[in-house]
Amino acid sequence: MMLTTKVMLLGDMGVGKTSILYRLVHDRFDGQYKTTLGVEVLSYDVPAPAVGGGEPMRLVLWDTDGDFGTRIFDTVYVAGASAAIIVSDVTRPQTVTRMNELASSFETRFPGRPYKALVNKIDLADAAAGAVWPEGLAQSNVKFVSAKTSSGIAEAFAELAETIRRRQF
Ligand SMILES: Nc1nc2c(ncn2[C@@H]2O[C@H](COP(=O)(O)OP(=O)(O)OP(=O)(O)O)[C@@H](O)[C@H]2O)c(=O)[nH]1
Ligand SMILES: [Mg+2]
Repeated sequence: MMLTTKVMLLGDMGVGKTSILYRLVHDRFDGQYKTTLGVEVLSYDVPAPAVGGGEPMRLVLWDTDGDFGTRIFDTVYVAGASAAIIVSDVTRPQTVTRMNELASSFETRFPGRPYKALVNKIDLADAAAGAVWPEGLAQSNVKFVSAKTSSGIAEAFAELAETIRRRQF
């Protein structure tokens, strides 16, 4: 049986959570903004690693409405989460602050469970000249990505799956 694991997608409104999943699952990008209402669930199978063996892994991805903020941790949606992808927008520093808050709430709620912090929209990095490095997060946990160009997206989920696999949640 394939290892199946629940992953929360967290982050402020409009940072690109849904776009990241759309790129990951359908390899497409849509420039129009359609906000997520509540929560949507979809699934993605991470291929088996090219080296070192191991099975493919099914990620059940819970795409949340950015409006929840840290209140998401007071809802039933987070029950049984094995890991999280926490997203910010490189052009909006306050979303990086929010990403840090969500990361520490996740660590408090689920001690030891892995997460990755993705700074999205890196294709717009010129517009974000002077954007702050997400302080307080371990460097190995942070990745700069773009749902628009697909840069770093598949790798981020493969790395998270690898961490989950090693810890066997
Ligand atoms: N340039 C650029 N735009 C992006 C990128 N990712 C998302 N967007 C745009 O940003 C807007 C918001 O993207 P969404 O994926 O809907 O954001 P979200 O985090 O799901 O938002 P909520 O569901 O409201 O919380 C859309 O217009 C996207 O096209 C990216 O990597 N680069
Ligand atoms: Mg969304």
